[in-house]
Amino acid sequence: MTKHSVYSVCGMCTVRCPIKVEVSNGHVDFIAGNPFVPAMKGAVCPRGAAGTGLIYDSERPQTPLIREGKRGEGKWKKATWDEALDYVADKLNKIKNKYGARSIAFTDRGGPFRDFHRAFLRGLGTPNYNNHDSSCARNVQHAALSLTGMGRKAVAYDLKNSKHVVLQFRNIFEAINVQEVNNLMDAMENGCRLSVIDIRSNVSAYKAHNFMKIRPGTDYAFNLAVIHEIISTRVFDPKFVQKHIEGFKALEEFVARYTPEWAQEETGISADQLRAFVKELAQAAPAVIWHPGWMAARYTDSFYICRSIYIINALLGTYGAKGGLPFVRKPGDVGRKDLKSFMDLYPKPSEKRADGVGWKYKHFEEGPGLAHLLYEAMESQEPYPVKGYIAFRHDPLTGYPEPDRLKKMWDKLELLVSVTFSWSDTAWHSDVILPLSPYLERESIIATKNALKPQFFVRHRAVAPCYDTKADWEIISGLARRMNLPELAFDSIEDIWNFQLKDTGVHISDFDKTGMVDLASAPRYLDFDEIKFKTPSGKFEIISKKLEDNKIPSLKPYVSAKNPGKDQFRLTFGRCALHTQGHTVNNPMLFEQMPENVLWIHTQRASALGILDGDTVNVTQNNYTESIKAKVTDFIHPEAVFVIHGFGHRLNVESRAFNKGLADNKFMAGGMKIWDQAGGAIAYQEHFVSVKKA
Ligand SMILES: Nc1nc2c(c(=O)[nH]1)N[C@H]1C(S)=C(S)[C@@H](COP(=O)(O)OP(=O)(O)OC[C@H]3O[C@@H](n4cnc5c(=O)[nH]c(N)nc54)[C@H](O)[C@@H]3O)O[C@H]1N2
Ligand SMILES: Nc1nc2c(c(=O)[nH]1)N[C@H]1C(S)=C(S)[C@@H](COP(=O)(O)OP(=O)(O)OC[C@H]3O[C@@H](n4cnc5c(=O)[nH]c(N)nc54)[C@H](O)[C@@H]3O)O[C@H]1N2
Ligand code: SF4
Ligand SMILES: [Mo]
Repeated sequence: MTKHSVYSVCGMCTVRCPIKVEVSNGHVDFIAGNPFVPAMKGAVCPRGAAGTGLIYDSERPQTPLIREGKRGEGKWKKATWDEALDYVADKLNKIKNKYGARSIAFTDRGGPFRDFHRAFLRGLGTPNYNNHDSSCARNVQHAALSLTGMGRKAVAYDLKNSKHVVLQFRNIFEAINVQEVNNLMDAMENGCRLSVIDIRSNVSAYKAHNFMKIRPGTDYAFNLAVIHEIISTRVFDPKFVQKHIEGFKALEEFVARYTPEWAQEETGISADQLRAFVKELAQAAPAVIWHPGWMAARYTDSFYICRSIYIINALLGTYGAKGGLPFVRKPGDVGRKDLKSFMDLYPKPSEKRADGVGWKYKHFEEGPGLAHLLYEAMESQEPYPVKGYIAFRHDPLTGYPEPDRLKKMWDKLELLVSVTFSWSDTAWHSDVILPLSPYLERESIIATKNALKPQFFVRHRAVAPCYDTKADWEIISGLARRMNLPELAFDSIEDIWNFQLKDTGVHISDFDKTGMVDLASAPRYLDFDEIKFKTPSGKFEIISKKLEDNKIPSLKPYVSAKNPGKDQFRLTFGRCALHTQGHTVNNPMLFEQMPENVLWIHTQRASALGILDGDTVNVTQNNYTESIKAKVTDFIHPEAVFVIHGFGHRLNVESRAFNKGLADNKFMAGGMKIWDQAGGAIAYQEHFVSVKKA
C-alpha cells in the first residue's frame, strides 16, 4: 500500500483554503487543513471534508456532452474530448469570423486562478470577460474603490488582533472562511467583543456579545445614525481624520439630520442601544473591524451601506491598524517579482464592452464587468451581437434572478458552453458540456496572495480523474490550439508553472513541501505616516469625483425601506455551514446532513396564518408557487421570511437533490432589472412573497 500527502487548495467554495490531502493507492482517504498554516488549525469545514463525496459521486458529468434535442430538453450525445473541443472551437471560429471576436463572451466565478483563461479571451480579442460578482460582492468592491481608490482586498481583516468585530449582513460562523473563523475565535478568547446586526439570529448572533435585530432594508439608516453619533460625540480618531480623510465637513453636515432617535423609527433598534454600541466601538478603536460585507447584493442602496461601513472604519482610524484593516502587501512591496502573466502576452482589446461598463457606465470597474448587463446585451444585440458564450465554473441560472427570463435572454446565442464539475441548471441548458475535473483531480495555475505576508500558492492534483474529465488549463489549451493561439497551447502544467515563475527566483519544487512559498519573512503593518490611499488627493475621499462626474451622489439621502403588503413577507436568504451555493446539495455526504432548506417565519406571523412549526407551506409570488417546510421561530424579523439559497433542484440527473426544498431565485420576478445603479450589483432582496399553509 502506498500512502502519501498532497498539499493543495480546497475548491468546495470560493475561499480556497490550503489543505493537506491524504492519499493511499490513488484514493483520497482524508482531507485536513494545511498544517503549515497555523490559522487552519489542521481542519477544514464540513464542505471541505466532503470533497471525497464530490469525486466519488457518479452523478456528475463524466464525459463531454453535445446537445441533440432542444436547449434544456436533456438529450445528449456523448463525445470524445477531441470531438467536443473541435465542435466548440469550430463554432467559436465561425462566430468570430462572422461577427467579430467581441461577439464571444465568457463568465466565471472569479478568484485567484484566472490569468490563463483571461489571457485566452484577450488572445481571441474579445473584451467580454465577466464574472459572477454582480451577484455577490460588487457593491463592496465599488464602495471601496469610490472611497480609497483601492479594491476591497487591498486591506486585510486582522481578526486575530481585533478588540471589537462588527458583522452586519455577514455571517462569519456559517458563511465560512476557515482562517477567519479561527482567528475570530482566538480573538474572542482574548476578550474581543462581537456585535452582530442581522435580520435574524444566525450562529454568529448566538456567539455575539451584542445582537441587534434590524428591520430588513434599513441598514443604511442605522449606519448613518452611527456616523452621526461618532461625529457629534467627537469619538472619531482626530489624527486619522485630520491627516487621511478628505471631505469630513461635508459628511458632518450630511449626517446632521440622521439622529439615533430618527433611526430607531426606521430600524427598530433603540437609540440607547445604538449610543452604547458606538461608545464601545470608540473604546476599542483602532483595533476594530466593522466588516464591509460580502454577499452585499441585496438592496438598491447596498452600495451606500457598504460605503457607510468603510466611512465608519475610517472615522475610527481602523485603516492600517493592527486588529483593524491593515493594508496588504504585494510581491513588489516586499522586493520580490510577481508571477509572469499570460494576459501580458496580448494587448487589452480596444473594443467597448457589451455590458456598457467603461463607456456607458464610467463609474464601474472594468475588470469583471456586470454580467446581468451582458445578458441584456445578448438579448438586445446592442451595442453589437453577442453570439457565443462560455459559462466557466459558473451557474447563472441558479445564481441570477428569474431563470426563465434569463433563458430567453440567451435565445439568440449560437453557442452556449458550460465548463463544470457538477450538474447545474446552466449545464443542462447548454449546447455543450465540457466536464471539469473536480479540484482534487486537477492542478491549477500558480496564484499570488497579497497579504500582510504575501505568498505564491498552487493547487496540486491529489489523484487522477475517475472519469473522462479535464483540468481547466487542459480545456483552455485545447481550445487555444484549435483557435490559433499556440502560445497558450500547453501540454503540461509544469510548462505553465515554469512560465509563471520565470522571473521570480522561485522553483516549482519549492511548492512541494507545503503547497506555498512565502515572499516575506514576517508580516508588516504600515506606519501611520506611510498610509496613502490611491485617490487623486492620496486621502480617503468622502466625495468621489468619479461618482459625481457620473451624476451619482457620494452622500445619498436615506429612502425609507418598503413595507411588505398585507400578508406579505420580504424574501431574504443566506448561507449555512453545510452547503455551498447551489452545487453541493446533491453531494452524498452533505445531502445526508442537510437534504432540504426550510422557511424561517416569525412566530406571530405564522400563528396569524395558522402555520405550525414543521408544516408544509406554499410560497407564492405572482402566479408562481413552490412548497417548503416552515421553521417557526422568534429569531427572525416579522417582516421577512428566510431560506438557505441553492435548493429546489429540478434535474432528474441529481437523484438526491431532485425536488428538495425551495429555489429562492424563482421568486424574483423582474429581478434582472432591479440593481444598484451606483454599486452595480443585483438587488436580490427587493422582492416580496406570500405564504399559506399547504
Ligand atoms: N437568489 C440568490 N441568488 C444568489 C445568491 C443567493 O444567496 N440567493 N448568492 C449569490 C452569491 S454570494 C454567489 S457567489 C453566486 C454564486 O453563483 P455561482 O458563481 O454560479 O456559484 P457556484 O454554484 O459556487 O459555482 C458554479 C459552478 O461552478 C462549478 N465549479 C467548477 N469548479 C469549481 C471550483 O473549483 N469551485 C467551485 N466553487 N465551483 C466550481 C460548479 O460545478 C458549479 O456548478 O450566486 C449568487 N446568487
Ligand atoms: N458555508 C458556506 N460558506 C460560504 C459560502 C457558502 O455557500 N456556504 N459562500 C461563500 C460566498 S460566495 C459568499 S459571497 C459568502 C457570503 O457570506 P455572507 O454575506 O456573510 O453570507 P450570507 O449568509 O449570504 O449573509 C449573511 C447574513 O445576512 C443576513 N441578512 C439578510 N438580509 C439582511 C439585512 O437586510 N440586513 C442585515 N443586517 N442582515 C441581513 C442573513 O440573515 C445572513 O445571516 O460566503 C462564502 N462562504
Ligand atoms: S471554507 Fe470550507 S469549503 Fe470553503 S475553501 Fe475552506 S474548507 Fe473548503
Ligand atoms: Mo458570493
